[in-house]
Amino acid sequence: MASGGKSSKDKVVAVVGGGLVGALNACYFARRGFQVEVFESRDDIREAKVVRGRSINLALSHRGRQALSRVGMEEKIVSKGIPMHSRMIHSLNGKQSPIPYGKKGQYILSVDRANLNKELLTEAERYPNAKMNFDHKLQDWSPDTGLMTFLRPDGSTQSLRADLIVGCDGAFSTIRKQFLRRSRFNFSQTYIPHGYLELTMPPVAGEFAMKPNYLHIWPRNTFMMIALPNLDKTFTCTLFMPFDEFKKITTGYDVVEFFQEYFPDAIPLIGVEALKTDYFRLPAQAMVSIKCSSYHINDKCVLMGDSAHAVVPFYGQGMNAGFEDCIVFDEIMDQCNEDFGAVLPEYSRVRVPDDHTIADLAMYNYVEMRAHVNSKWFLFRKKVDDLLHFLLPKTIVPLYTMVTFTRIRYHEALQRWHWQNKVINQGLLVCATGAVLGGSYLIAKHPPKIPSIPIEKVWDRLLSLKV
Ligand code: FAD
Ligand code: EGU
Repeated sequence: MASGGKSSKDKVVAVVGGGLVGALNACYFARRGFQVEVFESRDDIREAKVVRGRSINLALSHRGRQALSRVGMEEKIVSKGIPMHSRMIHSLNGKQSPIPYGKKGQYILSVDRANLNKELLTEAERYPNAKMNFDHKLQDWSPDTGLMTFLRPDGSTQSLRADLIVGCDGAFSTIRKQFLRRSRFNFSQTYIPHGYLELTMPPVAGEFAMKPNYLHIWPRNTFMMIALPNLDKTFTCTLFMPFDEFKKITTGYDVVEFFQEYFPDAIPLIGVEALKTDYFRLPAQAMVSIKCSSYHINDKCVLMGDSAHAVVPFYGQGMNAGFEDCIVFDEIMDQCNEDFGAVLPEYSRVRVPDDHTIADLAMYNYVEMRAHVNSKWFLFRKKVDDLLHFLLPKTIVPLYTMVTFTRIRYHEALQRWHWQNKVINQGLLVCATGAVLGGSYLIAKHPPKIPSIPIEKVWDRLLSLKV
């Protein structure tokens, strides 16, 4: 088994954070036989009545599904997800245009965040060697000894040591604070000018207010709204706009006026009164992009999920990437015989370039959508992508397809996209050059036989045309 004398059965793996990635990771480590301790600052969300937090539903795609399937959870989650086969683009005039994600089997799923988290916690608890510790907020830890200190709700503290600490404590990670103190640790964080706010669109006469099996999008350059379906036949609409614009809207009247201008078709579906109140229920939330490297400290600690890479949500990949982290780590555990001293540096080496790429792609998409994506442009771009893919299925694969429906490494998908763009540009150049050369050749070889007409006759002809 593992080097260092201890077998996996004797080693304690502390997973800090019982969110989506932490709960899934607990399953991965428990399956290998480690003594898994999950520490989560919140109360058990399965007992809490209302969980107010980040986005209510999420788009689950291939990478996330693959990660779930390795711990036998894919079916359970997919069966409670709502397939979205196409986007539905809402134009300003109320017109709706579907654009499929791909072939028949290519769809993404709208899943409930709270339910996904609960199912994963329950699954982790099924392993006798996994234990959940709720109401344990990590305060600090020591990279030298692996000793962690937790704050309990009664104000007391509790200390524990682990052989490996897996930081899954989200974008504002406490685990990461110790990384920041070390030499040669790279870190960058960028807040974007946009915030987001969630609104619920209720069912109409017991049915979905809009077509359910779509990701609904209202692209309006600076402003954008997205809606994903829920099992209770509601939609969760997420409105994205700059904080400066959020500030300008202070009354219910302002909200309705704003929607009148940009999302008129959504007003009756959300309901004027609901819109006026829901809008002010919570302040707009910020979005941050975080990159860092390396992801590990010696053989003691590793970062995964948002604690390692928070991405802006404009590719629907944050959770999917975090779930894929778990697969990548698990594969390296096999390759390195669970020797943490070898696994951790290898994990950083392999995973950093891919996570950095998805962070860049998501940011790039944010900048692009904000700059010039209205409904016409969105429809046009996706149709061009799909047409080229149809004409040259092996050569040209749209970037979103590689990101969403394959496990091609993110950095390879980006490289391939650059290469494809070159091919497309050269193809266009060849076509254009060919047209000019071919045309010139034909004209030279077969000069058009224009009968020479005396100039005075031209005038006569023109006059006769008029009559
Ligand atoms: P989190 O979900 O943040 O979990 C961290 C956990 O750690 C929490 O439970 C927290 O309570 C706990 N914790 C924090 N600090 C401590 C501490 N000191 N001690 C103990 N516990 C602690 N991704 C997608 O794939 N598809 C989407 O469609 C999508 N849409 C999104 C839309 C929006 C608006 C946003 C903001 C994000 C979206 N994401 C999406 C991204 C996704 O939400 C995240 O990538 C994902 O939640 C990351 O999971 P995580 O477990 O790493 O972090
Ligand atoms: C944003 C917020 C459409 C859930 C990117 C597409 C998102 C999601 C797109 C949110 C867009 C944008 C893609 C998917 C997905 C598209 C994608 C974005 C889910 C390029 C709950 N994005 N999102 N791209 O192609 O690949 O449909 O909050 F509007 S799913 Cl911004 Cl595939």
